[in-house]
Amino acid sequence: MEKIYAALMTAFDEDGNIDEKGTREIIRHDIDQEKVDGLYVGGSTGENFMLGTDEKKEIFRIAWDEAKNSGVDLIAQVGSPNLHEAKYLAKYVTTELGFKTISAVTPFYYNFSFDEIKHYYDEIVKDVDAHLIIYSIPALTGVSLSLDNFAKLFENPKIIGVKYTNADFYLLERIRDRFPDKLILSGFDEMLLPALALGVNGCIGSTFNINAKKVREEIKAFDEGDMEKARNLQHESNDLITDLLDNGIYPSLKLVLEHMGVHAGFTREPMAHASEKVIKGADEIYNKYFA
Ligand code: MN9
Repeated sequence: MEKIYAALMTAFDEDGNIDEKGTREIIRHDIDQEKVDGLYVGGSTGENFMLGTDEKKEIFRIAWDEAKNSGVDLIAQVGSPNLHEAKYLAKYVTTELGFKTISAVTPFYYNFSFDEIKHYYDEIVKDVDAHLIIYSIPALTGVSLSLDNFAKLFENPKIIGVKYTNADFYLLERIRDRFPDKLILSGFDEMLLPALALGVNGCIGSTFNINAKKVREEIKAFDEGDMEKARNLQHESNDLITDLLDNGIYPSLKLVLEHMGVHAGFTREPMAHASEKVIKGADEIYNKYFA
């Protein structure tokens, strides 16, 4: 059965400091209530690219400590354009903590050449005893990888797969066909069903912090060949996702978690704090889908 990973959120206090207690509550909620198969720690949803190195370490430490005995898969996203930091974090999570799988976003901002990107990935895994999943999200990084690019990256046996956050289903089909043994984890929650149809191994998403149970049902229906049921469930999830996106996805997810008794706290500036209107919108989302 395809696996469900929550893209872990980070709880911050009003001033943008990490709230350890709240973050632990989110982790417990994902594992105990949502019953996810794993956590993707330090991704976009964790607001990772607004954090300093010590803060990134702090989140990995909290996640490892809280989840290590829970039987879930743990993936640490260590990448950024700062390769020194990425290598340092890869070492930290695999030696000081016990992560066996790391992930790294394609390096962004500068228009790195493919050779530079390949060097970045080979360097990150070189001295660590871990497997790596490429984090590809062209809409936010501006970095698109071609089929041949993936082939070159996958030549490194430590690079075992991709978190594919991309609406290009043609490329997804080509990757699935050419690399049957690599792990493909779908990254757009609203496009899970077409991704399942193309044979992904699972999914990683922000909305699975609150909606993993329905997603589990959808995957089950898909695996049993009940396409109508799977499509209805994707439709229900997409109504929720549309409302979350319209209201601002990260603050809304946190506000819905608060309704569920989870102290998910604030988003970190420069992300705006929720206005009265956003708070009201999240109340409506909670009442419509979860009350
Ligand atoms: O991890 C998430 N991507 C981002 C994946 O937040 C950038 C997704 O779960 C989206 O939030 C979700 C809504 O578009 O699919």
